[in-house]
Amino acid sequence: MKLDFISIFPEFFEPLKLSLIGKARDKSIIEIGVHDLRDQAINVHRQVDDTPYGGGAGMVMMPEVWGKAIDKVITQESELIILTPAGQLFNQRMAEELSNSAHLIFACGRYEGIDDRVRQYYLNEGFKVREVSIGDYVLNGGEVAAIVIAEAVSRLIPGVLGNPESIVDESHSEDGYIEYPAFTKPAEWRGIKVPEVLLSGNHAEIAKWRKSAGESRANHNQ
Ligand code: JEE
Repeated sequence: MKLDFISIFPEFFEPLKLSLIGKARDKSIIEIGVHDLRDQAINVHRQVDDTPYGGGAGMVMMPEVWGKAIDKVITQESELIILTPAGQLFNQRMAEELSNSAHLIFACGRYEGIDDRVRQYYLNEGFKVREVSIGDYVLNGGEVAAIVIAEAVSRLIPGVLGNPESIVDESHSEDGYIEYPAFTKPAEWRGIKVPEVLLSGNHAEIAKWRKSAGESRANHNQ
């Protein structure tokens, strides 16, 4: 899988050199391209934003600059993901869909976002285009959201995660995942004991306990 990130802040994507994603890149399981939007600016001021038609506060990112940047990386197998506060909410199901794609392009805007004709143009040209949000809160730009999506998607790619069993476990439950509390040594810490059943070696009883503990945790976190 290829992941391309377009942004005026390419340094935001340095963390993708670390940990499991970094190792997956070394193994060529995933390929990552980071592109400075400003390299595609069309005037001597290297301008990427302009005042909004219709007035109002803030600036809007210029379509010509985005068009040049996207044209450089897009192919017929690409999915263009435009991060925006009002996009479709990202969840585990979307992560699974996106993990089947060969090429994701993340358009990471700033200011008040990207001129909407960029979305319209690539949609009209027959490309897969999605506007995506990672949650109901307002960020300053799309970069952090793109990293969140890239991490959730890339761990579903075979070979990225060390232990594939941890993914199998996640797909067992109704709403995408089960979440039971985890414990390690020591068996007692600051007066709190690990549940006895987990020390028993009885795998059927352990599975039963984890299911019920996971459900009660899902409830008290609502
Ligand atoms: C991309 C620019 C900042 C702030 C206007 C009008 C919006 C844009 N879950 C998520 N939250 N925020 C983003 C996100 C934010 C972005 C960009 C993604 C590009 N910004 C920005 C304010 C506004 N506001 C009133 O309603 C709220 C527009 C995001 C994701 N993914």
